[in-house]
Amino acid sequence: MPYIEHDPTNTNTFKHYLLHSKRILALCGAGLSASSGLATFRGAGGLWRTHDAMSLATPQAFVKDPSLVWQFYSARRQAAFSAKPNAAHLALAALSVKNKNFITVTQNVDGLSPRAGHPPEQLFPVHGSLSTIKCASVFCSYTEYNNFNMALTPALAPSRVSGDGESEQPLTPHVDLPHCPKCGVGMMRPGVVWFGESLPNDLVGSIDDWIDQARVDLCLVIGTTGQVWPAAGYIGACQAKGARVAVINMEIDDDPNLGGVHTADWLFKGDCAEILPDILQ
Ligand code: BV8
Ligand code: ZN
Repeated sequence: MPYIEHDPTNTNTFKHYLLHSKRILALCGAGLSASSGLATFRGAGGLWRTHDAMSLATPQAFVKDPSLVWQFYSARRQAAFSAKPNAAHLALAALSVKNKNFITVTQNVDGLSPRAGHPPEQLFPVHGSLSTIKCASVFCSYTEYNNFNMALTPALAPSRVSGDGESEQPLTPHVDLPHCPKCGVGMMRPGVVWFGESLPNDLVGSIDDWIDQARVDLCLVIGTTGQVWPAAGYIGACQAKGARVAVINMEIDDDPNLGGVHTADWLFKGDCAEILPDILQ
């Protein structure tokens, strides 16, 4: 058990410290949207049909089987666009309206934080968004914002992309997958950051500048295993600038290794949609 000078589950000491905190960073993961009904990666080992979600979130998977990857992402688009922000999204949005020195780094691509009213200038979606689709051709930069809860092509209709059960759907012929309206050559792909792809330089640069510019008082680690890099590294980076760390997670180890950081000052176990509205008020 790491050295903790107080009871790590004590919300009063947290609320007292929060009152005196100015610069706060929240790192959020799939657990933030769990109460909105969206599946988590479960330690980046989540299952969709019989596939490990992580194995589908790679450029290699898209090259090998764009039909399967598009069925996976179409199902996630439909789920995300039908879901509603939960009380945790709303609590973070409210805090960012109240405190302009609070930023949220989200690993989620579901778009629920912006829909909860989180000011965009204080929200950093470092893994992209299901609402963006872009041309997969390296020679074309076409990108489209598309958050319509409708199939991108008839072949990707809801009935064809369900993740339920173990049955595979017939694979969609490549010609029936979304293609680029600009170059007419490239296939469209989800505008998310896949494993092995770099995070958007502009977002990473802004977050690094925000952390470097002054002491950080508090880092909230919400609904994430903290095992996916380089996002997980923000926990240690904030701690190195003086931040105390509060972990809000359904499963809490005694000595959570989050982004290589073991010394959390507060450990709140439970549903973040219940905990955050209480501790952030
Ligand atoms: C990169 C978008 C450079 C797609 C995702 C060190 C440095 C740099 C890279 C690496 C490194 N070490 C390893 C790597 C490679 C890799 C990586 O981190 N691998 C891991 C698995 C070891 N990183 C990368 O590839 C990154 N790119 O670094 O570029 C580069 C370039 C070339 C070669 C090498 C490096 C890109 C990573 C981004 C991948 N894209 N998402 C999509 O969504 O489809 S990651 C995806 O998985 C999610 O975005 C998320 O980040 C991750 C899942 O993690 P969590 O969010 O934590 O979710 P999970 O389901 O795992 O856990 C849920 C948690 O919530 C649990 O703790 C659960 O208990 C809790 N919970 C559940 N319900 C609730 C709850 N908590 C509270 N309330 C609840 N109700
Ligand atoms: Zn194109």
